[in-house]
Amino acid sequence: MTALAEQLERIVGSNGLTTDPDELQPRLTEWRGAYEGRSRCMVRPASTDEVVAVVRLCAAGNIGIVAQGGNTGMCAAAVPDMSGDQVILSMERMNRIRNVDPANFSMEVEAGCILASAQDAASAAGRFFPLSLGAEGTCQIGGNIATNAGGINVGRYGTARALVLGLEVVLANGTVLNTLRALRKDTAGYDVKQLFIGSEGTLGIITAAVLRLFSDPGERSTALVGLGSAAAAVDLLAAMKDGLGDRIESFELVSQRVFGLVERFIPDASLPFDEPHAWYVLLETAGVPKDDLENVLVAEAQRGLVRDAVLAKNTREADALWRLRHSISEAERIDGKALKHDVSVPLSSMQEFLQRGDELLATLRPDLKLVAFGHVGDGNLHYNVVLPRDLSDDDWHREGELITGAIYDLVDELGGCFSAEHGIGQAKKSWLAKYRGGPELDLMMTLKQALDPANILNPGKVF
Ligand code: FAD
Ligand code: 2HG
Ligand code: ZN
Repeated sequence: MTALAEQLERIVGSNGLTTDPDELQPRLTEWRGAYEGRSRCMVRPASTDEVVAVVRLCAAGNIGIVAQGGNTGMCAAAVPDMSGDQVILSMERMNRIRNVDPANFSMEVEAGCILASAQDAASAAGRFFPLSLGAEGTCQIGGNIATNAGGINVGRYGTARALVLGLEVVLANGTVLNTLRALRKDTAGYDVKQLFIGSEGTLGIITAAVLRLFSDPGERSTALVGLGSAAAAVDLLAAMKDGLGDRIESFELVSQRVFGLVERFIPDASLPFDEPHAWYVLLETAGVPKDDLENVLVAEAQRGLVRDAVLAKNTREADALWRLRHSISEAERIDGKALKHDVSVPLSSMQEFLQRGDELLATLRPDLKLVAFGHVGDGNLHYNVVLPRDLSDDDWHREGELITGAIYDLVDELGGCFSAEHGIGQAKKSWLAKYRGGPELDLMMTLKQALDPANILNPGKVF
């Protein structure tokens, strides 16, 4: 064991330190397997005091610290670099629900708490924590906050940022910043907790959070709707918002090609339609009588917008529909390499983006395959592209860069963002410099310099 590992073990105990290469291996590889790093050890502190001691030790030795939650992130932000010198700091042992306060509609949890456990704790107290995404059985609250995660309920409840009332953060010098206040109104100076939301482990280690809870929104209705075009989804959303307002919880667009991958690679997955449709929307409402939702869908079918629809009759059927949606990334991963584009545009430009995107891909290379799905209700699409499988690695990267650049330029022209919900990590650093260069990036770097002057927190990520 190295001297550093011995010192770390003195802080976290033998249960809290891993140096075994086999145990480390899954922590070194990004979820898709597209990035790999090296590290000789991972610490798993069990308390904020232990995090403080680890950070102080690493700061004294100028050693990089890579905070890791569930390692489900999509842009290689949670894995170390190739130097082998960085320490992985896993939050998995700090997973307690510290308290649930139903009267204040809030709860305090440690950062290593799995998202699904936080949802369950809220629901056991008669409250609802709305952050929800496919990786919720693995990802952690700290990772959700550090990536400002989105997911399927953003239209109604906002991203992780909107759900955080307070944070406890260990800063790069080992100071504990405690803003664990369960308040909805607080104008005492700058709202410093906001800096850490979406900071991808580069400004501080989040150790706990006070989260905002909601009342149970009422009976859920889930429907899978078949459409003739992606543009029809935007029209359907507008029609549904007019009829049902903010009782629409989720509105997810998926192409036939994408569901085709799910049917091919995910055991027992099959669409509940006899005939395929070019596009689908999986939508969920809460507090809307099933008949009302059915009436809206029937009216839109009569108008020619909806081709077919299946309304889940019970929770089992609803879960089966959601399983199709939540299996997409896994099916895509099995299918093989894809260029991932996690983009957003204003909803009013979504149809133009979809149409010009199609034209662009056809011009760039007619044999590209679009794998598009996502949170269209939030203006956020996963506009992923598969290149021909017979390209060499060099050609794949060269052409990939051009295709990605062309898509991002279109997104930028339409007032959108090249990174809607997964962050920057290692994968999108050059694009951050391109699209956010100037005063915005300068200010980000000034903040990084002020909070972590020695650059020990997740070095090599974001910038
Ligand atoms: P990790 O991947 O471990 O880390 C992500 C970043 O956060 C890294 O920079 C890491 O250093 C930092 N970090 C982690 N914990 C801490 C901490 N305690 N303090 C400081 N920094 C920390 N994302 C969405 O937004 N919407 C989706 O719908 C969605 N669906 C997904 C579906 C699947 C199947 C998968 C695999 C991923 C999906 N993601 C989605 C991406 C991912 O799940 C989210 O980004 C999630 O929030 C990451 O959480 P994590 O705990 O896995 O973080
Ligand atoms: C989702 O919406 C995630 O399912 C993952 O954000 C997107 O795999 C992807 O490209
Ligand atoms: Zn997503």
